Amino acid sequence: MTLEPQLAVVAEQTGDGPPLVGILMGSQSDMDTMQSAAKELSERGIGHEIHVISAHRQPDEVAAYAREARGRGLRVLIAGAGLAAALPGVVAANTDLPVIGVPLSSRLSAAGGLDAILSIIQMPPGVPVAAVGLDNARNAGILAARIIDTASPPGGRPTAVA
Ligand code: RP5
Repeated sequence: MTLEPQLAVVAEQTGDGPPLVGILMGSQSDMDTMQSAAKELSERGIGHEIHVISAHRQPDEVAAYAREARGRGLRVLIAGAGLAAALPGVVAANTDLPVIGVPLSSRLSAAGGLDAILSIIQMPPGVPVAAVGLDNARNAGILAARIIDTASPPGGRPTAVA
């Protein structure tokens, strides 16, 4: 499946080289909150890309993105969603890259966002999603940077696979 015509690439920013982190979110309404993750990566010179893509509204595109992510050179995926926040879990079901979930609050949240928190953290054994706090996309960006740095050989970050 060809990705580019079907995905809304909202922004693509690169610090050093091609994107190593994919930042996904379920709705354009999540963008303001999720930009905090991009800011942390930009400050560290870590290339990243941002897509608005919904597990419920575009399930085939989400699966294709996740399955092709490693081959495109991505190293960590951040996925933010609110309500029945399926996006991080669906992404994790389709890749073996580390996935960081960001539970988001929205105007329709139940229990102040607890709906999204539980949707993200209650993954079944064998399909892990790392979760940060409610609306805390900044921590997702920091964690993604630490994962990449931990996986680096001495002297620098891994370069993306062409
Ligand atoms: C979720 O539903 C999105 O991640 C968003 O947080 C929430 C509301 O989406 P919109 O109705 O604003 O598109 O899927």
